[in-house]
Amino acid sequence: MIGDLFSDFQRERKTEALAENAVLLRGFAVSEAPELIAALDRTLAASPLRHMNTPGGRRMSVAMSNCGSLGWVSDQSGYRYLRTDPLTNNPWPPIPLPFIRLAARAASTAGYVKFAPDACLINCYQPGARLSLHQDRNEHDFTAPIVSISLGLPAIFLFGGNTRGERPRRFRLESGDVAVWGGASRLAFHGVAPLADGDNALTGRRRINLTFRKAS
Ligand code: MD3
Ligand code: FE
Repeated sequence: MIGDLFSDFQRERKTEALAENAVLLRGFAVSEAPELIAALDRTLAASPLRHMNTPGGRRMSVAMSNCGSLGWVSDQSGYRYLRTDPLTNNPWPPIPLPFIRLAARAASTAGYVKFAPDACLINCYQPGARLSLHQDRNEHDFTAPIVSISLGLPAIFLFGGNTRGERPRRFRLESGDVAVWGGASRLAFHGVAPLADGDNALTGRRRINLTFRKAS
């Protein structure tokens, strides 16, 4: 426990350029991580995690939920944003203030001064869960960046090019790492390799990823 805290404390914070208009802010959210997880638990009490189905009828291995005025969903009819959680028939819970503050601070660090996300997709990975290569193109405004926060177990993030054929580069994302994807990188193919087992002090055997988008 002390060891975990110490290694978090020791982790270097630095900005890495992953590609044109894609920056990785290593360790950016480490000190806020416990507060983010507490707010996440309250959010998931209102709109629980669930495994969605792809339009092709496959169950996704990543469990998902949303907060914000719009939430991303997938089912037999396709991928889209909805104002209502189909599981509860209520509006999605609001994006917690600590989430908004951190996402805006990360975006401005990367040069996007007025990032106002209206959607936050919550991804929960258990060992073996993965996300195959895809583009995020259900949003209306590709000029706004996407901000992502990784919490809990580390994962290998796959970052490809603007065509599916380009071989993806691999980056290890650790708890507290924040990435900002805009401009030319906004439509890059990307995915997550199957999660390796482990035990994280904050999340147990899970990895949480929060992605903030301007969907409308
Ligand atoms: C690069 N999530 O929810 S976050 C997704 O770790 C998603 O759960 C992954 O891909 C995860 O759609 C990756 C990093 C990320 C998110 C969106 C991007 C990278 C991106 C959109 C465009 C380019
Ligand atoms: Fe994505």
